[in-house]
Amino acid sequence: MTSAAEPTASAAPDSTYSLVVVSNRLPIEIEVSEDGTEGWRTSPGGLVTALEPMMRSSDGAWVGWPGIADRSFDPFENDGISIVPVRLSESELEDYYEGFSNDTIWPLYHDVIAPPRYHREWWEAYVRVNRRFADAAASAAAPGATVWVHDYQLQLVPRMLRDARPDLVIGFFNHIPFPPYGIYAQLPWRKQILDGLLGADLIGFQRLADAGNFSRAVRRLYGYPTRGVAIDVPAPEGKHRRVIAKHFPISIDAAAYEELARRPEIQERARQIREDLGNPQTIMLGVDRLDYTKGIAHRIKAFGELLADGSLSVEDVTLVQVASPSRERVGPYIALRDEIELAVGRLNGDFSTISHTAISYHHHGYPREEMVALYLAADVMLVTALRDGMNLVAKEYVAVRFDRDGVLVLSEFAGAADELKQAVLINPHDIDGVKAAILRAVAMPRQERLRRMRALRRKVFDNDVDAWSSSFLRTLTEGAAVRPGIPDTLAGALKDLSRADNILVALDFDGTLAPHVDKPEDARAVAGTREAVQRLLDLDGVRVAFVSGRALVSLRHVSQPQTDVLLAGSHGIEVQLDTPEIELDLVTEELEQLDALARVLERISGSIDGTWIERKPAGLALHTRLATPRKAAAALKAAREELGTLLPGLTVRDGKDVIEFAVRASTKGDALERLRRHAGADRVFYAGDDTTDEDAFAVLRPGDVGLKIGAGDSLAGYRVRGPEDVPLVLGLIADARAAVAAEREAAAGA
Ligand code: GDG
Repeated sequence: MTSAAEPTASAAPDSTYSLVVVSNRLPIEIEVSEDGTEGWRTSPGGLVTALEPMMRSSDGAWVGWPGIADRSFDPFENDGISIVPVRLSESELEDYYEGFSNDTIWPLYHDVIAPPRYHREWWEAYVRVNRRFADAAASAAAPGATVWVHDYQLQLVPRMLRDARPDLVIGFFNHIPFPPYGIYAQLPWRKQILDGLLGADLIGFQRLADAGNFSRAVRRLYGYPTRGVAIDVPAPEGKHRRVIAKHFPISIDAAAYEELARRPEIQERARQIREDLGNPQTIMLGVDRLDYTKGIAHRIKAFGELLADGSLSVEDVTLVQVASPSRERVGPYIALRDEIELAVGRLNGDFSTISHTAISYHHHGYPREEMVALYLAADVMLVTALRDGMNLVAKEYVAVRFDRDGVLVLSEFAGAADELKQAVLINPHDIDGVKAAILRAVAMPRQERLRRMRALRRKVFDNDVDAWSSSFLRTLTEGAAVRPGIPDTLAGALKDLSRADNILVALDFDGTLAPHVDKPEDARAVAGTREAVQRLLDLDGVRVAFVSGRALVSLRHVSQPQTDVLLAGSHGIEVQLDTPEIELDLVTEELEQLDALARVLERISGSIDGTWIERKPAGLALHTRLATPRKAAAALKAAREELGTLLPGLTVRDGKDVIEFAVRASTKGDALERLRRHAGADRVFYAGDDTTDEDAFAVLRPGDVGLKIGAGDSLAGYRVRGPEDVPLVLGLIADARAAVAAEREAAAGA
């Protein structure tokens, strides 16, 4: 426990941060001990664990409510993370949090399992509080910072932030489902909420279906064009801003759960729990916040019927139900507690014996260690949610079971069901189906249990919370953040470049002049490219080159270059520089290696669907774009391994869905150097989109300009979104060069 910061009136931080996380609750809360002193206690939720390392290394701040009403705190540092507390009054908690968040949005987004209540004063408080969070985030964020806003309590924050700080990169993650339009349309403020969310660059959801529901709602209510995960939102001056709405299934720190489970004292505790329950053959477990979305009543009903019809007996099976207290001042939660406890009491009254209790019911929160011991003790885990964004309990159970035993019964209405397909999947509304699933789980042979759990564990460990947060932040900062249009700084650099005596404009083809397509022979430059290239060719002291990984013949075929364009194919192994002929030379030994290489790759691509090979003068490329990710990975692995042994001296180059092996090493960097010499250029402009273009960016010199097309790490100094921007950039070079020529002519004439 760290000591409490002194309460003050202001909450503006002194410094600013490059990564700001915004959530309703802070990862720490204030705790008052018996002697009245206050301190901060970390609430070790999954989100903190996931973001902590990143927050520490990237100078991060966390904006949120500290869990106590009507108190202001200065920003302070806790365990390496800067904490920016947001003040909420008691009445705001009632209207914004308990009201609009938990009694309007929560039931609406969970398929109206409980009726949502719509109150205008709740909405007004929601707007007011969202504004306060947005203001706090805006003052904590450094110029160009990344801000990651979390969950349904703060859906207006992205728009408010964007309006205040257009320089920020803004992400939003919705932890709960996003409902189908037929349900969403009920919301009196449905347009305002969508607009609020669309202020983000990237909006993350748990399931593919949630992202789809969101995009459909945007189409229905705003009519903005959507394509796949992209939504084009109108921006000032007739421009568009691209927003990405995509699913990022959240997960847990699986290794940390397993580590706890392996501790001897926790295993001992698990044994103790079984003994205290009277050593039943089967322990079934439910762990939920006491919430009407979790289907606790459905689970109890199914269990009760199995006891009543004699399929199960309390001597053999006990159900442990942890129902942790939640939202205890919200109407439907008060009623739910009565309903559940009545059902538990009835069932225990009907079936428990002096030595065996049917349901061991606990309305408490437990320490994580105790939860892990319960998971270890449970033979069958029951997750019967009627609707759930993800359900982390299901993943925690799997992570803990390093013995690979235990059966997970999982509702198909929980997001986790999209990934955890080896669980026994159920429809919780179908009580007979739930009963059958419970009986199947109780009687499942050990071999089958182990097989299923092994597959489940692979899923949970491969996609842990670290993978989740890195993939969200990567998409946010690399993809969604590439702004449309031509950056002003690029225009300035091009003006400067155009003053040189001799300029080389070298352009990659696929992904730079032409969008990527499934069949390489179908690639064509976007409209306007040819005209822009011609304008450059018409200017004195300007040469244009196309540089490609393709064989030169293929490059010529797809790019249809004007005669004056210089060409470099196969990463520079072949060139055509102001001659009608292609230049290339390979020695006999290299030709033999080429044959051996072709035999290996032909065999691999012949046996794996969706892959094919492309012959190049000094090598071969294995393409995997049309294969499933698993098959693509298998093909790449086989190629690497076999050729690594057979032909260890080959040059290997990874691209987007392609791997290339060459008997002669050459890179686009070598190609660019050769072109620079041939053109006698003082300054070079190079544009490319692929990892192979990084070799060209690497040989650029001071005053040269590198332009990366699209997302991803790059050495290039400038970036545009896609090939459709490139003719505009070429046009700018031509304009600037023409202006310089006119200036020079005027000077010569004067
Ligand atoms: C929302 C979405 C989504 C519960 N009781 C105790 C306790 N817990 C822990 C569990 C688990 C967490 O609380 C609950 O997470 P869930 O995912 O199951 O559900 P929600 O609280 O509804 O969470 C949900 C999640 O956000 C993340 O995006 O998956 O769909 O509704 O970690 O272990 N932990 C301790 N004692 C308890 O008594 N220590």
